[in-house]
Amino acid sequence: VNKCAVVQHILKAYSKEPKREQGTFFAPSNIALCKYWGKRDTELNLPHTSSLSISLGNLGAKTTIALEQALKDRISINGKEVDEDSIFSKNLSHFLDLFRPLNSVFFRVATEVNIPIGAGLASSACGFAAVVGALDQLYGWELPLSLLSILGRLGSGSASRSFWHGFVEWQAGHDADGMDSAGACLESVWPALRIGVLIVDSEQKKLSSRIAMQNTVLTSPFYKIWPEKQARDLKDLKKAIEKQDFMALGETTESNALAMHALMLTTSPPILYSQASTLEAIDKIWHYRQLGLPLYFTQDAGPNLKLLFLEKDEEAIIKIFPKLIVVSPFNIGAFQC
Ligand code: 2P0
Repeated sequence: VNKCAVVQHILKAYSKEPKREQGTFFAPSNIALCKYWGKRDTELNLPHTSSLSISLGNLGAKTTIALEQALKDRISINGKEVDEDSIFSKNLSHFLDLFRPLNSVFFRVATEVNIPIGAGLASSACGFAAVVGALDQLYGWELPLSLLSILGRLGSGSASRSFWHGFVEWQAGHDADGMDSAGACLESVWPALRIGVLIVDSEQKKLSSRIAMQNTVLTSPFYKIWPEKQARDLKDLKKAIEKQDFMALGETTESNALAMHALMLTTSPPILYSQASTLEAIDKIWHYRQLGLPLYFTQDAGPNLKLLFLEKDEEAIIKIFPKLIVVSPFNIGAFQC
C-alpha cells in the first residue's frame, strides 16, 4: 500500500476543488511521554508500538494554504521564503503532491511557528499536522480529526498526535493500510502539569530520527523487547494520568526515554544524541530529586531535555535552570481535547 492509495481512499467522496480562497489551521507541538521509535511500514509511517504524548498548548504551527498561480509551490516560514531547492521545500512539495487536483496545480504555504528554533520541539509533527488541517479547510472536506491524523502521519509519524490538546495516544494499529493507526485524545486534564524546555545545545541534530529509528529496528539486538516495555509503560502512564499520580508519571516517562536512548546505543553503528551538557543536566535533575524535588525529564532525538514538574515547584526549578522555557499545556482557554 502506498501513500497515494491511502489518500485516495480517504478522500474518494470529497471535493477535489477548493471550497475557499484559503485554509488556515493551528496544530500544537507535542512531546512523547511514551515514545514512537521504529516503524513496521516506512512508506506509511506505521509504528511497531503505540505512543502517548502531551501537546504544548499554544506552542506550535499555524499554516495558511491557498492555490498559487505559478509553476511551483511557494513556501514561507515566519514570513521568510524558503529556498525551493532546500530539503525542507522538496519534502513538503512531495507531500503536497498527494493533494493536488492536477499535477499542474501549486500551492502557497505560509507557516508561522512560535516554538524555539533548535530546541528539538518536534517541528515536523506540528508542521505536517498544520498543513493537513489547512488543506482540510481549503477544500472544505471537514474530515474528522482521526482521519486528519492519518493524513498527517503520512508526512511524519509524530504528526498523528498533533491534532489535539492535552494527552494524546497514537494507536499503532494492525492493518496494512494503516486505517486503524491514528491519534485520539484522552479526556483527562491536569492543569498543574508543567513542561520545561531545557536547551543545552541548539545545534541541529546530525542524524535524522527517521534514519536513526530504522537503523535501530534493523540492528539493535534489544529491539525485540521494546514492544513489551512500551506496552507496560503506556498502561502505567495512562493509570498515572487518570489518578494524577505525578511521581508515577515522571518515573515512567523518564524510564521510557532512557530505554529508547539505550536502544540507540546498542544500534550498529551506535547512535548517541546526548552531549556532555545533556548528562550534566540529567545529573543535576537526579541530584535535586534526591533532595526531594519532584522533577523528571524526557529526551527525544537530540541533546535537549524536556522537564516535567508541577506548578507548585516552578519557582524552585527556574532557580536551578534559569533559562528554562516553561509551558503550561492546559492553559489554553477552555480546554477541549
Ligand atoms: C516521538 N520521535 O515519539 C519520537 C521520540 C523522536 C523521539 O517521533 O520518520 O519525525 O517523520 O515518522 O515523527 C520523531 O520522529 O519521524 C519522533 P518520521 P518523526 O516523538
